[in-house]
Parts: sequence; structure tokens; C-alpha cells
Amino acid sequence: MFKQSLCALALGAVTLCAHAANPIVRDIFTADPAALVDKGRVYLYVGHDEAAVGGPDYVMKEWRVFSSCDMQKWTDHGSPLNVGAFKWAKKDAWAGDIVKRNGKYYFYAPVEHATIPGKAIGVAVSSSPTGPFVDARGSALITNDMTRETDISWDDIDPGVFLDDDGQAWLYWGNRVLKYAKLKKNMTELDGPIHTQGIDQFTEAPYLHKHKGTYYLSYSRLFPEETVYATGKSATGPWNFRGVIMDKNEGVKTIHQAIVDFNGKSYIFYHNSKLPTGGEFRRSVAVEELHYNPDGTIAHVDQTEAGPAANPSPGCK
Ligand code: FUB
Repeated sequence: MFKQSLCALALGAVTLCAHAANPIVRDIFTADPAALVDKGRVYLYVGHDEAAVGGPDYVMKEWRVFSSCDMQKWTDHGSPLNVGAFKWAKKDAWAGDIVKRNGKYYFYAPVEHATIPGKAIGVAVSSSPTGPFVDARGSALITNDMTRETDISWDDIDPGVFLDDDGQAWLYWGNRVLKYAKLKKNMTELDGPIHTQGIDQFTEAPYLHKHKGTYYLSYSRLFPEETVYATGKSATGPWNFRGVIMDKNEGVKTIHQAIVDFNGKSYIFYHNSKLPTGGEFRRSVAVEELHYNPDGTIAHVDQTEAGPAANPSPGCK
């Protein structure tokens, strides 16, 4: 009790100091993690699953943000963004992703478009990693009518944003078909055409990161989903399939990963259904340490209740 009060006093926000295990958040259901390391602190962005027990579909109206200095104690910063921030959208705060550029934080957010049938991707911006974020365009960046590869209405979801060392930013997204495009330096406009990448058994959740000069494209494969990855020598491949990072969940068909380096170690965030009364539309985000083998391949990651060991980031308070 004392420890919790101390955390709250120090940060002016609610700190979840009482446990150090997975799932990270236990008072609400959370899904679709995105992660950002900024000034020695790791920020975790999640969708908020609000479906009732036995509910037939996703109920997701907002994103939430949490942060940690050590990967064990998490501070709840509330909701930095919700569907209502996008006047052109009507529902579904699905899986977003975040990047920092020139001191601003850009959050790419899939939502259901109000007038163009299907899912769309918006961009929100903030001067703080904890928000509030506002619509950066006043219109969607991607709409369902811009892509024609599938006849489903939800193929323009799950944006993954990647800023390369040469200053080129890329957006990846898709369901069933992986799509990608360059972003302009303003981060709010595409810079050229939308490309597709043929990936066998690709389902969704494309996520690009770079480690020791190698590009890693991770994604959800099959359904129920497992997290797999490929490597390449550029942000656009060609991609060499490498294998499974995390096995499929029991109790929920999705898994949605985010991979990030923090304080000298690597981590994978994902979701499962392990919180009591959890399920397909009542998910919970968890985190594990991720290890690279000497040849650059990623070691298989098991889900644990304990989560990673504490990794205090120097100077982070
Ligand atoms: O949360 C809604 C959808 O479920 C996401 O967009 C997918 O990645 C899957 O997790």
C-alpha cells in the first residue's frame, strides 16, 4: 500500500506497483500492444477490450498508455486517444503503432470509416508520449477503397510504422495481404504508391524492427495466429522466412506482437486471454524478454506468468 502511494506521488499518475507478473494490466482488458522507448522509459500503447463476458465481437473505443522504468512496474497514464478524435471515423480503436520524429509522437490508428465502407488508418500527433493525441490530418491516411487486393472490408488494419536510419519512414499494414508505403517526412502523408508483398500465410500485425543492421519483419501467421518472422537487408526485403517466435494462444485466436529494445535488452509484447474471464474479445497484454542467437535468428519465446526480470533504466524515474 505504501509502495503504491509512493509511486503515485512520484509520478502524479497511477502506478501499478503491486505485482510484477503477466499480464501487465489486470483491472481492464487490453490488446494489440505497441511500444516506444523514449528518454529511458518504455511506453506501452494498447487497445481497450470492453466486450462483456460472452460478447460476440470486439468493443474497442479507445487506446490506453502505460509506462515503465524497469519492465516490471507500470504506470497508468489513462487514455491518450479515442475514436472520437477522428471526426471521420465511427468505431473500432484497433491495433495502432507509434513513432517519434522531430520531437513529436505520431500514432497510426486503424478505425472504421464513417462514410467510406471498411477500415481506415488515421494519424494522430502529440508533443508528449502520453498524449493527448489529436487528428493530424482531419482525414484518413489510408481508406479501404485505396487497396483492392482482397474483398474483405478489414484489410487496411494493423499499421506498423518504421523509421529507418537514413530518415525514411515506412508504413506497413494489412490483413491477408501485406501492404507498405513510404511516408513523407511530415509523417502524415504517403510518399509514393502503395506496394504489396507476397507473404505466405500472412494474416496481420506486420511489424518492422532493425537489429544489428538486419531488418526483421514479424507478423501473425495463420488463424489462430502464431507470431513468425522473416529477415532482410532492407526495409522492403526481399524477405527470408526464419520461423516461429511465439506459438498460438489458447482461448483467443489473435496474438499481435511488438518488439522493442530497452536498456540493453530486447522484449516482445503480445496478448493472450489469461486474465480471469478473458477470451476472444477480452484480451490481456503481456511481455517477455526476447533473445537473438549468435547468427541473428530469434530464439523461440515461451509465454510466462513471471514476465521479464526487472531491468531498471538508469536515470528513469
Ligand atoms: O484488436 C482488433 C484486431 O484483432 C487487431 O487489429 C488485430 O491485430 C487482432 O489483434
